[in-house]
Order: sequence, then C-alpha cells, then structure tokens
Amino acid sequence: MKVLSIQSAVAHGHVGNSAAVFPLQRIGVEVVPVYTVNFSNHTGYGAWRGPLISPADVADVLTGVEERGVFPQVDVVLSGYQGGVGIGDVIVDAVRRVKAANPSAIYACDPVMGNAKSGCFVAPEIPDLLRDRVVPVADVITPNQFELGYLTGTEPSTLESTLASVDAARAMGPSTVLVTSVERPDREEGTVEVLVADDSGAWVVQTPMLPFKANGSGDVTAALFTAHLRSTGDAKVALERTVSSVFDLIELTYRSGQRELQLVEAQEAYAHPRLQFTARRVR
Ligand code: PXL
Repeated sequence: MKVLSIQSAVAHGHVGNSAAVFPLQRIGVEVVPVYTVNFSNHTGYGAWRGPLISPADVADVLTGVEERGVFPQVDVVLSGYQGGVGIGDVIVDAVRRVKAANPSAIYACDPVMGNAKSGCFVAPEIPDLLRDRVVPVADVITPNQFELGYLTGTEPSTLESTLASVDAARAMGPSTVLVTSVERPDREEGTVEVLVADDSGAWVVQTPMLPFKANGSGDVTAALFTAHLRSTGDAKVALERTVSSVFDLIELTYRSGQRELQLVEAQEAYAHPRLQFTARRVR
C-alpha cells in the first residue's frame, strides 16, 4: 500500500507527518510525505520557528511526484492540519489528479481545527474552508467530537445526537466517519469513546481516559485507521486495531513523563496491536 501524506514536518517531537509516517512504515505501508510546514516544534508550545511552505511550493512538489509516475500507485491520500489558507485547494487538486490516475484511490481528511478543551487552534479561515471545499471531496473523515459539531452545525453529545451529526457529515460527502474523543454525558466515569460509521453500520470502542493529551495522537489515529480501513475494507476491524495501538502509545508516553509522544518506543503497538478493546455495534 502507498499513502500520499500531505502534512506538517516538525524537527522536535511528533505531529503531522512527523507523527504519521513512522507508524505507517512500521505496519508495512510505503509513505510519500509531502510537507506543508517545516517547524522546529508543534504550536502547542506557544513558540516555534521555521516556515510555512507556500501553496505554490507544495503544489510544485506534488507535480514533481506526479511526473515521476507515482500517482497511479497511490492508494490513499491523507491530509491533516493545514498551516495556512491555500493548502486546501492544493490538496483538493492533488486528490482529483490521483483519482484520475487510480480510480480506486481514497482521500482521508483529518479536519484539524481544535478540540473541546482548547477551542479552535487553526487560522480563522480554515474551518469554513474545510467544511465547504475539502470535506465534501473526502471519502473518510476523522474529526473529534468538537470538529464534528463545527462541520455539521450541530452539537453532538449523547450517542444518539453524535450518530445524527455523523449522518449529517456523511450527507456532505464522506462515506466513512471516525469520531474521536467522544465524551457522552452519560458515559461511564473515567472513559472516552471512539465511534465509526459507514454504509454497513456504526461501532463504538470505549477506553479508559488517560489524564493526559499528547499532541499528535490524533494524527497517528487518522493515519493508522485509514491504512487499516484501506487494507481490510472493514471499519470495525480498523477501529479496533487503531484504538488498541494508539491507547498503548499514549499510555507508554504518559508513563514516560515526557511531553512528546514516545512514537518510536511504542513501535510494537502498531505492528502487533494487542486488540485489548472490542467494538460494540450501535447501529
Ligand atoms: O497535530 C496537528 C498539528 C500539525 N502540525 C502542527 C501542529 C499540530 C498541532 O499542534 O502544531 C505544526
């Protein structure tokens, strides 16, 4: 499998492609990383250095990859956090060209905007751009519950209202929606859920809530889920494998006392997920 992954690079730590590439490689996926920013570190530190890559430069790199004859081999286009406006249109155009070269390719968009705790942490133009121009051409989206609400103009909270928001998102275009950080008001204390819905149903996995959030865990989740979905064609299996791997990654990171994901240390969790969580069908 080959994944064209259009995301950030950071020198220190693990977000964007600096989080997604290694876990994908560790499960045997060939990755073609195209970078949208080249930062010293993620923006969660409040200070960082290094450039945004201009949309014209990102487009140029993509054209060079296309000219090497790579697009017919691309199975998945993956995108995440968009540093600036203008990158969205470049991604949408690359998706169109990849699908022309390989009609079975899918586009997975992680519509990164923010989360319930921090609110929106991207440039103010990005959420509308994602909603109006990017998400409609995606086959798979991987919002957290907060982002799902913004995309659909709804307020997902209970299982029922979250499923209704997922239906609204699927009506926008994507056939598969993975919702992370689902915090139902009536959930079991100390737990958090991840939900997936596609044409054949909907499933939920519950995990213990760790008292800790590492930047980049959503990027690893989106990457592993999309690769497992593409290789198995089974959203439930992809969900169980992904949640199993990412939980172990976050727990190992938490126990290490480090701020950054222990991405390399956790490598066995991607290659051989323990499958310690089982998904429950909810529809
Ligand atoms: O995890 C998404 C992400 C991607 N790229 C950069 C970021 C973040 C989140 O903090 O700062 C540069």
